[in-house]
Amino acid sequence: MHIPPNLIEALAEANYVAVLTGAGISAESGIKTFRDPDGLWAKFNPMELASIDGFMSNPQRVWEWYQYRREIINKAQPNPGHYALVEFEKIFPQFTLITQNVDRLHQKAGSSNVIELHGNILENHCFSCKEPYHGETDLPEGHIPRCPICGGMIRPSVVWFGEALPIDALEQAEQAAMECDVFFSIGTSAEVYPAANLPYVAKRSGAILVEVNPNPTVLSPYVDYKISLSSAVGLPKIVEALKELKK
Ligand code: BV8
Ligand code: ZN
Repeated sequence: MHIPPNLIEALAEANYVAVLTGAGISAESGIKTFRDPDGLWAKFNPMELASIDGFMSNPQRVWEWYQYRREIINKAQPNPGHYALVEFEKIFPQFTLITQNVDRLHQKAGSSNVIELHGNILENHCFSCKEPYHGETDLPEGHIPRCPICGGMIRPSVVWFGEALPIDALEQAEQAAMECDVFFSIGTSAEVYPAANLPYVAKRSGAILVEVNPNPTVLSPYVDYKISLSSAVGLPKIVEALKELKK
């Protein structure tokens, strides 16, 4: 599949481009997505594990699940899709990168000021007093770290289901969706709210809406351009075509 030329022309004229990424952009870094058939949640039930109730009912199990995911994420490297978005940041006069991912691969690739809507898996804080925790995390099976200040249980600094998103991140993301000329939805099933609202906000505000995803999603019928390629293939193609045009 090639990239539609009028998308490249629109991008060449665009002043402000915003991007929303989901688990799909990290798939080619070896990090399983949530909803794909062999995805993370095929084996575990997200509502049990990525939720406050899940943690309260079995903190050890939730802690082990995050430790397991951290092992995979710590070894993971950014892929050409992440690097293409670092190029986007250099090409467009104004650029905002919003991610639902907690793996920090965008930062590892060199993207700056990434808006993390769902927190990140590399940091921890106290479930009770919320203080950031920098102590030991690798404890014997069945133990989870305790807060040195109040003795509370330590949890990963991700946003769980049923938890509010960081208000400043969400506001910045909504602002970008309202102001951008082109909005990309990349590697996301567009099913988790309120992040999933952003592409519709962008479209309603007059942006060109582009989806980069090898599969159809609930968003697909609303997009102006559907790039049915993986992000590791599709995004570098867009960068290449843009550089070609600007020669
Ligand atoms: C909140 C961090 C309220 C944790 C995550 C009923 C209807 C509507 C909404 C709700 C409802 N019931 C409950 C809700 C709200 C709920 C929600 O939206 N539920 C959904 C499931 C219906 N949302 C919440 O609970 C949010 N909080 O609403 O709070 C509130 C307000 C005020 C005060 C108090 C409370 C919190 C949501 C955040 C949850 N945390 N992650 C962790 O990671 O452990 S969500 C988690 O799932 C990820 O962060 C990610 O965002 C999401 C997974 O989605 P995707 O990233 O899209 O990944 P997915 O696997 O689904 O899709 C991958 C896509 O990639 C696929 O389309 C695939 O085709 C594509 N792909 C595959 N390979 C590639 C590719 N694309 C490109 N290239 C490839 N190679
Ligand atoms: Zn504490």
